[in-house]
Amino acid sequence: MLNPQDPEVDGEMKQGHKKFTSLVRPRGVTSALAVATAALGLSSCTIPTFGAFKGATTQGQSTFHLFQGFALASIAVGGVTFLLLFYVMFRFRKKDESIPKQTHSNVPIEIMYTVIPIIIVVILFFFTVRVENKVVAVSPSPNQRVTVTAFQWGWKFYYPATNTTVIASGNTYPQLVLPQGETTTVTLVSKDVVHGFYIPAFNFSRYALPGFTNRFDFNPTTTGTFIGRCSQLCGLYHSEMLFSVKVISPAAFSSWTASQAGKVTA
Ligand SMILES: [Cu+2]
Repeated sequence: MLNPQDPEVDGEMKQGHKKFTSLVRPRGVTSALAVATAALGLSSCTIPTFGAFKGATTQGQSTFHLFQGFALASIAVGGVTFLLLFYVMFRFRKKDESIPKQTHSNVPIEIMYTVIPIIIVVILFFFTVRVENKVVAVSPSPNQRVTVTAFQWGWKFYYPATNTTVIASGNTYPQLVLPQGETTTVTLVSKDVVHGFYIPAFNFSRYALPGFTNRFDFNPTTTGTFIGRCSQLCGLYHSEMLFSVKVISPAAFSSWTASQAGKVTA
């Protein structure tokens, strides 16, 4: 191990070691952690989307912000790593034919590069659990309920309050209608094999499993029509398992449910 007190460690090495640790510890690492922590705590949309959907539900937006935090944290970690790499490459590059001072291990740096990643993982884990809890939370008293049944090869959306069924048939893809700004609890089941209920704009995907019921909430924030698809290869016509989600105002939703009461539509 490199001991700065060791008389065998020459002046230059001591200096180099000192410089190295002083560069790493206070500035690089602390600021990386600060950036990662701040990034994960941010909910502002001024940060780039990094190619992700912003989320058309409150749950999807939470996921989006978590993703942004992860992206920023990885940029910070990558940036610090490259800075250190280039520092070492230039500071300790071969200058002449002499063999450099041979040393073995550096306990402070080894502790640092073990502890800091653990801290980063703990921070990421903390924010992940917080967002996951939000995304999987199911309201005890939702405004609406809808049962989504996946089958080979289509979807059935059933609204128990009005006994309304929307089902895929022929070459029409079914449309899931949701009210904006209200909580809808989705009960997701499968009639046959494993399907994936995926709405990209909601940043949400969940297995539809035979013999198991999944429940989750959607709180749509924007009106519009969004595409949905099956995200699990479920058989020959898996690619035909398309659907759309139409988010409309609560008033429009009320009149839609009233007009569809008791009906079965495609
Ligand atoms: Cu499927």
